[in-house]
Amino acid sequence: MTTSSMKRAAVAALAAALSVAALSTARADITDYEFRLVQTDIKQGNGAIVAVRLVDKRSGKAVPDAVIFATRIDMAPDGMETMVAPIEALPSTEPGVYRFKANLMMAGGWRLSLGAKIQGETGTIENKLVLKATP
Ligand SMILES: [Cu+2]
Repeated sequence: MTTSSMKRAAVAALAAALSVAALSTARADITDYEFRLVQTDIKQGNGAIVAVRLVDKRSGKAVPDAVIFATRIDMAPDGMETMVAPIEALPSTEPGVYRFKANLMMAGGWRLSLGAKIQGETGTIENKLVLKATP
């Protein structure tokens, strides 16, 4: 090895060590997560199924085992914030996908508000998602 190639190797090794350190100290933040609708258009009616995926935005991976403590679905997108539909959680059929059954009694825009806690993270995630109930 020449002196300059040894220098280059040392720099590369240092850079690698630094990036490993950066990775291991990078703390996840609650804002790194978000809920996304699996489908934005959902057939209106009683028993409509609304599915959301909880995603780690850094990796794009689905995040299982979140505790959803708040759910509300209303027609705020169509100016009917007081029109609230009954909604209940259903068992998950796929890790990281959370399902709900709602009575979307009217076609149009609906807003799903979710509050959740994620295993190992402090704080809570609160998302509002807009979907469309189709006739
Ligand atoms: Cu309405």
